[in-house]
Amino acid sequence: MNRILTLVGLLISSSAFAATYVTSDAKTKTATLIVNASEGSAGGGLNFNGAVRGAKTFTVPAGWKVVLKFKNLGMMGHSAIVTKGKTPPNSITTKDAAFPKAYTPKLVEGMAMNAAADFKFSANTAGTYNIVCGVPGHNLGGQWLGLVVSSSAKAATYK
Ligand SMILES: [Cu+2]
Repeated sequence: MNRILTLVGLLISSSAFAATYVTSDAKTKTATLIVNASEGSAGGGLNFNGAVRGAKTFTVPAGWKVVLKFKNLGMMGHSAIVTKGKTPPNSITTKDAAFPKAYTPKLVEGMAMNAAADFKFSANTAGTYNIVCGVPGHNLGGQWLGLVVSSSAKAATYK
């Protein structure tokens, strides 16, 4: 019995962990993405959610609304923007946003430690995108995640 309870506990905690960075609401067709800059030491802090160089990818069904909740956990300034393509552009301005207003404040200078900001956009065009820090050099340092807007996905995922 104890072993069963332990197993149930593990299953609950592992699924809760997997859901940490994404919430998928099919009713309202809304995906909520958590993007924490500098979570732990991967990439010398140039990471999102502890992942570097697109090692993790959000997938969002095409036509859904996306709420991206950004927070900077690091001491350096960081930001986030959604850009088009498999890898981010070399130098980044707000003009690189793949969707209108799909970026945080202080894109180039970076937001301060513990600062947070949300932005919203409609994922209305299927394709391959990324979420990248706009502070110069941070993209080359690997501070970006993948983002796929999928015509076939039924739920938002992060893996
Ligand atoms: Cu950064």
